[in-house]
Amino acid sequence: MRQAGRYLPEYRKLREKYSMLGMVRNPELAAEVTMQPLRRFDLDAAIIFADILLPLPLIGVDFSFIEGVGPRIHNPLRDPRDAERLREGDPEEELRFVAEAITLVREKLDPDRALIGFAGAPFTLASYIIEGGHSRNYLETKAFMYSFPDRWNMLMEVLTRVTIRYLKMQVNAGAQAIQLFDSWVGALSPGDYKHYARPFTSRIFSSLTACSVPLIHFGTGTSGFLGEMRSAGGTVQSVDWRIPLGKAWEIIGFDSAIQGNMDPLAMMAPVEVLKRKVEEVLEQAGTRDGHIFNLGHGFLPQTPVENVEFVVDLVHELTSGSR
Ligand code: 1CP
Repeated sequence: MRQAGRYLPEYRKLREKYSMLGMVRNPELAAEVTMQPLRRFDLDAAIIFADILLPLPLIGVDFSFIEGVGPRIHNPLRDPRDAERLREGDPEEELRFVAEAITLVREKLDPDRALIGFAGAPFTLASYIIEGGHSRNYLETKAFMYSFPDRWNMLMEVLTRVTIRYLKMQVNAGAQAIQLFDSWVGALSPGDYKHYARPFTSRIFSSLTACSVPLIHFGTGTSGFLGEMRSAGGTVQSVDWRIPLGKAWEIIGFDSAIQGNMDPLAMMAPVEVLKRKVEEVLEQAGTRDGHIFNLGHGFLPQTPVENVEFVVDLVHELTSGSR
């Protein structure tokens, strides 16, 4: 996740010429950025260069990326009456550039590397839409959710429908696995997760089952409700570093695949520490099938490129033959 981006000098070079959204909306450039990390590192999969916020304009919510700040929603949804006025655009039309980029990457990518498509899960998208950007405590989101449950359902409903269509489009264009990012869902209590978020995530996964591609269910801070997350669906559950991977796997069930869970900040550590961190994750996974080695969240821009190469090669070295 976030393989590309600001820690790679070749990405920063392109960004001197183009904006983030300018690159995403240009299929050739998006395909190029997707391929950049694959040229440097022996990664097993590529993730399409896009962003979870791209579908927001389809429901009538506009945003931009502010340099050095992050996403800004121009018209955050605060008045519950606005939930009735949301539109439902067609991803095949308005996000066609993502499908085109996916098809282009599939032509360039080595056939034994998989291409992952993705979208944001409804709770995480709703948090941006209501807060207007990134949030520390999700005050506005929770106030809205608790005070106006029917309008919350309307918002989540339209996000769910658009996301299903968007992800089906990505599979049809050539995505070989799908990752659903519920990055901020760990802000919820287990009970609130079940009530306010799970029904919608669950519909997305069940609607995609017929696509026959692996479905990766991503969250952070979810150690308190891993079982509930699994019950929402997905072939693979992604866990962060706040819980030992083996313990998380036991809760999720060894009949499910798991992804994770190195701390992205550990990528800054000296190589001896880095090596120990990688070994810890692999020891936790044991010799079972069904572990995807990954970070528990995205790369930070400050990540040293040579540390990424070291980790990718070490994981291959330590797992070759055994799994
Ligand atoms: O050049 C730049 O400044 C852009 C930085 C950047 C990049 C490279 C953003 C802005 N988005 C992306 C691409 C991106 N985003 C990918 C493509 C794959 C890749 O880079 O290899 C993916 C999978 C995402 C997903 C994404 N965007 C998530 C879910 C994953 C996660 O990290 O939790 C989230 C929450 C976003 C929102 C977003 N987009 C960009 C920023 C800086 C943020 C986070 C802001 C925040 O903290 O709320």
